[in-house]
Amino acid sequence: MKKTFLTALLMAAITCVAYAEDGSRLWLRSQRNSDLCEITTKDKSNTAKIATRELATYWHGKPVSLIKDKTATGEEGFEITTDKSNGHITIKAKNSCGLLYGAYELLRLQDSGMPVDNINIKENPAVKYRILNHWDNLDRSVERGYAGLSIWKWDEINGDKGTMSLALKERLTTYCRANASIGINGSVINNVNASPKMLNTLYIKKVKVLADMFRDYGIKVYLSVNFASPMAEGGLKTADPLNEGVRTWWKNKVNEIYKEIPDFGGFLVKANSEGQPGPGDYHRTHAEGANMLAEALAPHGGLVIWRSFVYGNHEGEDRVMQAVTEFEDLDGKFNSNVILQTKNGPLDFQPREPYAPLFDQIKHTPMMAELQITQEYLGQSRHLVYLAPMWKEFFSFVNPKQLIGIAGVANTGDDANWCGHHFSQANWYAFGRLAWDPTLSSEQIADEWLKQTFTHDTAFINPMKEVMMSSREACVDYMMPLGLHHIFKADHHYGPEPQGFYPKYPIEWCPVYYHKADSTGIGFDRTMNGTKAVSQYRHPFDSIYNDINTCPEEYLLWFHHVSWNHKMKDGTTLWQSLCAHYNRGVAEAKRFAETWSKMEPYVDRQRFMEVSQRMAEQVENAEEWRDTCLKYFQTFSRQEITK
Ligand code: GCW
Repeated sequence: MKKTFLTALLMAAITCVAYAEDGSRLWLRSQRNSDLCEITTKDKSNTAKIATRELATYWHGKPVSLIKDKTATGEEGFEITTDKSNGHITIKAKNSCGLLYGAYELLRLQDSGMPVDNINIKENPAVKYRILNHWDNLDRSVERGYAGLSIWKWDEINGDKGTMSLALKERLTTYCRANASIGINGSVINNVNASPKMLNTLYIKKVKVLADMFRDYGIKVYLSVNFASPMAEGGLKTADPLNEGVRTWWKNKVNEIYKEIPDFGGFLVKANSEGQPGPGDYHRTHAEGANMLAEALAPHGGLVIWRSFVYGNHEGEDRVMQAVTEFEDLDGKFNSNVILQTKNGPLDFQPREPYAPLFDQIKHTPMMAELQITQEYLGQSRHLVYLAPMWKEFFSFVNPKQLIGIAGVANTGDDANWCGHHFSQANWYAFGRLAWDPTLSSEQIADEWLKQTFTHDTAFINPMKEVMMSSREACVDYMMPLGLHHIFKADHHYGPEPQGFYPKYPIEWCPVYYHKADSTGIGFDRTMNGTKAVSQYRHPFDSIYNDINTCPEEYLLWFHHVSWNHKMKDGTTLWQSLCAHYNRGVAEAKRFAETWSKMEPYVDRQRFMEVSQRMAEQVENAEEWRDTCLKYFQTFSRQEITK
């Protein structure tokens, strides 16, 4: 009797351990080695030590040598080759971080079941800056964060002693490994709606502790700065960029930072946007503001990353046109260490937007694309929506070769699984992989992520890859198909509120301003008869989008006000097509949940249950989207809702 009880207890304990899969390991799930594998290198840097340690712990194959070779690759690239005579592997790189990236590549091949007996790879990243933007506040709340509090536990970092708590160190080691494994080389650690306190000496010392840790993983630290910091932090009476006192304050502040962090990356700035201070407060241009900071940073090799997400300064102008209006004349007026960072679309991270035409108009200023990993408008951490296809769509219009960097608004938090939804981890992963190599296919990235994160079993991989690949289009369909945009509830941007008109907010935040539904039809006329937003696009997109007959249907209501009975390409009317898209989106969400329900045999209990619960919520939400939107639009179309 007693024995049976003990056995049961033991079994339960074993089960618990086996099933303790909270997702905290992300995609870093290589099996440990039992016998130490032979890894050699002459590179004595900390970065090479990490590369060696990762391989010694997790590589299961033949000996590997890590060789630094100036002629081998670009700054961060690597080469991996197998010696056919004995199967030994060589990773060559110009710099130590290339060796680390090579080591992670080797582990990725192993862990996603790729052949490793005849490797011949040479890789260099497509863009120089591959940066996470954390919208984390100092009080640890996270703007548009859906995975708990900020991962930066400031209380657990001691800037004077240069130490952090062991628990934080462990967590942030995973953060560094995860980023390095996908080639992310920068982290802006605080919100672009920046607190001036970030530049307080107390915090600079704490930031140094992070920078000292990140450095060995090839990650530079950047800070978002509040343009009015000289007043709030420095006690000056102005933050006018042409004021000598202000300029000196910034120079001194920058010098202070570089004394602590010699390889500090630079500043990210949101200025004169959504209430943030900026040079416009003193009738100075963005260029005058950016250049002042650029001058302070230049002697140290630092960057100013200036955001173009600016609207509201041109009363009455279509919001999607305002970035071009604001920045086109400034092109060529920025110092050489200024980068303009632009969201992929001209509005705001909607489920689908046409690309931002600022990428067509800026010719002389280096540009970074800002993508959003955190799914603010794509179901947040509640919906399974794989974003790689959306980013690939953007790269099909904006050639990554014209970019100097790619930024991603991070989806990390202190939830055990980092990102809220187990499948949201895939978006962090995909962001890094695509920033490194935008030619990778979404399928390949999904495939390798699934294999590293869950299992190699094709009975799991194939259906779940298919779900991931279909998920973004499904989200567009159940939220805002055919070019509809910004019909979200105010503030939280989660559920639908197509009827939304909020007198207390600027008109550019109101859904009714965007869909413009009336008895004749629906959609925003941005043609040459409307706001003329189409004219900001390079040829031939300007004319393609301008003509209702050539405008791709997925952008139709973005560019055109379309009659309810307009004939679509498949012969149905616009109204019928709208209904069909919403229905399809809901059917897809249901299909995803059903597919997942069959995955129980292949997944640990914890992740299975957690994902199941979210899938059910996604279905409910999709139905709510469809019903709310169609019922509301029906009050204008006066036609039957088709099932
Ligand atoms: O997407 C919107 C968000 C704001 C955000 C802003 C921006 C950081 O709703 O929360 O603020 O854009 O990108 O600056």
